Amino acid sequence: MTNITLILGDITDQTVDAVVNAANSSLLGGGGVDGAIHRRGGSDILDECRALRASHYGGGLPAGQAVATTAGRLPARWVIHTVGPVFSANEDRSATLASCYRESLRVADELGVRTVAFPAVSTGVYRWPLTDAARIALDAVRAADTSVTEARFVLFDQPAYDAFETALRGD
Ligand code: AR6
Repeated sequence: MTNITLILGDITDQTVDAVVNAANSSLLGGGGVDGAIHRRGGSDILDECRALRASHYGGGLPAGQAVATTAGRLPARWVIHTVGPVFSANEDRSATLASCYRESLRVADELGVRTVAFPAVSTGVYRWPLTDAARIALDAVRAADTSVTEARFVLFDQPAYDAFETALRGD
């Protein structure tokens, strides 16, 4: 069973087997978590992302999917890049958001890793409301059939931490 843990912090500080990146379809970097991971992890990550674009993902990585690269100089072995959906008030994209977590864990299992740090995918630039995103994230990880032993949610500020803590307690 996966142990779900929550911490307030920066995902680039996490010593885990794999950190999940809230990327965009281009895989070529951006702001938020993505910017922080590429800045601190260094150019080896971008080199592998470019190679992915030149091979399997010529059209980019679709939302809801996940793919791994090296973590470069981060204190992790792998980065698992996933692309969250942009929040929409008139279209329910929650299945795509849940898929980000499920597919990231599937890639983690393929890599044979045990500890994975997740950000709150889609809750920044992609504007997903925190309370709803926390529920979707936790439900998806709880439901996953995975050999990952720790899924660590790394929340960047107190409102995000509080939303996840409330959702984890189930109230
Ligand atoms: N560690 C942990 N969480 C963080 C960090 C960090 N270092 N930095 C920000 N957060 P976002 P998205 C939180 O915008 O909404 C990028 O430009 C942040 O407060 O990183 O999925 C990509 O290239 C928020 O709660 O990801 C895409 O274009 C959460 O991480 C787009 O943003 C996610 O915010 C993806 O948007």
